[in-house]
Amino acid sequence: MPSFITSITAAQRLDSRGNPTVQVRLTTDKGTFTGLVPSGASTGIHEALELRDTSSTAYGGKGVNQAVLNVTSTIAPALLARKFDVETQLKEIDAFMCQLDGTKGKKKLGANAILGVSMACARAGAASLKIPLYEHLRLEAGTLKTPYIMPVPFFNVLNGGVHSGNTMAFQEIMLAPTGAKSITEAVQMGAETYHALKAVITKKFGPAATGIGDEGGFAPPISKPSEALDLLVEAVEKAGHTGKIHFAMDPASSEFFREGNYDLGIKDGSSPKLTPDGLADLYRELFVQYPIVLLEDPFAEDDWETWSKFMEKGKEMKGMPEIVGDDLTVTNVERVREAQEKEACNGLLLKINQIGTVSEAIAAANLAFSYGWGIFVSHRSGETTDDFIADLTVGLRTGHLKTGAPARGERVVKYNRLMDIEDELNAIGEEVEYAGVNFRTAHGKLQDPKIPFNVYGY
Ligand code: 2PG
Ligand code: MG
Repeated sequence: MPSFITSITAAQRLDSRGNPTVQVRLTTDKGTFTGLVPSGASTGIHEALELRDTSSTAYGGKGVNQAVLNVTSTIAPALLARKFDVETQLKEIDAFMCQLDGTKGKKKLGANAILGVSMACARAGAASLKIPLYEHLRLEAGTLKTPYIMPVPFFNVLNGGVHSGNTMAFQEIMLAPTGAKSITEAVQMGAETYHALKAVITKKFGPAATGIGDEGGFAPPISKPSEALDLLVEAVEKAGHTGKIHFAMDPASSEFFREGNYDLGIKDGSSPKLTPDGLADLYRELFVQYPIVLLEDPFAEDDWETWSKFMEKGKEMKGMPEIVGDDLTVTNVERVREAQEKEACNGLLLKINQIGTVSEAIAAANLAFSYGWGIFVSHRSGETTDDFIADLTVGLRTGHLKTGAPARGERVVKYNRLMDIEDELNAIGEEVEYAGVNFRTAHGKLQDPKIPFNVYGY
């Protein structure tokens, strides 16, 4: 039965950093559905625009009143007039909003305005079909059904870069419980190791060093990546999970790229400036010393040459980690295509607010899947209690996601939703598998992509 939108409202609410964000509420005959938009700090320059009230003093110029107004006075009346069916027309709704904006990068209405509506529409569609959101997204994407794949959760337990006040240039050091049997067990392993890490940090640096960064990870007074990874080794051992937990890093290197070099001392001058080759060598040394399975944004967003060189050299290396593009690819099919042509990476970080609609994010994922890449779903450092990305991960069978430490409400709401989905699938007797060490390939062959890769031409 078709289901039509009867009203759309929007309001300014807070994100996990205490900054304003957009909340959309969309009503159909099936109920009212919400979308809360996240926000990055280490934002890529090629991301779609996050519209902020920069000329106002309220919230230090970070208000989103204009984006809210764009929802209520431009998007809402236009969408209502078109009488789209939310059950079958998510793609058309998203394409229509892109056209209404009419710019590359959603500069007129703002990606934060458009995404809130897109998320709420996806939820309304699932409700109309009387299926869970993950199932609706799976059908939208044309992804294989069974076995359902539960992702490996990558827990960001040590925060640096622009996410914390310590001196570490690298932004994220993550734990990946690949040796678990289920997401429920993986969450337990992650939480146990997180607490062991707190004890290790307390012993080494004192209790005052256990403060946390934006994503709930600890931010002790360290600066070198090897110091961070050594802390993880100790914590994993203390928690009794040695051999079952791999590591990952997101240096977010665009943030410390200065005049062709990478300045690891960006925060206090205590670490060296490295050439691109010097940084590549450092990564290769770390790969040998630690069980690292994934490296995100090792180089800056337009330093294509170094990315390609690094991948080329990686071919000689046994067990080369997945190399994931974030600021490089910005969940955008054009950048994904360029990265494939240049052989710059083999994994895509999927952040829905980088592109601004659910359909375009699915298109970027499907294009990357068609290249045989891995897909790593991601939260933002400024998050909300919206758990949309948990369903997206299961629906697209991405096999892995990162959504911060196993602590703080805006992070655990996603991990808790994943455990709920796992329980729900088990209860109805569906075949469910935990991606485990196969997180890069768990998706399987791309079945029948329902969303064209060249989406809307914007
Ligand atoms: C990243 C993200 C999320 P931000 O770089 O991958 O962890 O950070 O949201 O600040 O861009
Ligand atoms: Mg990143």
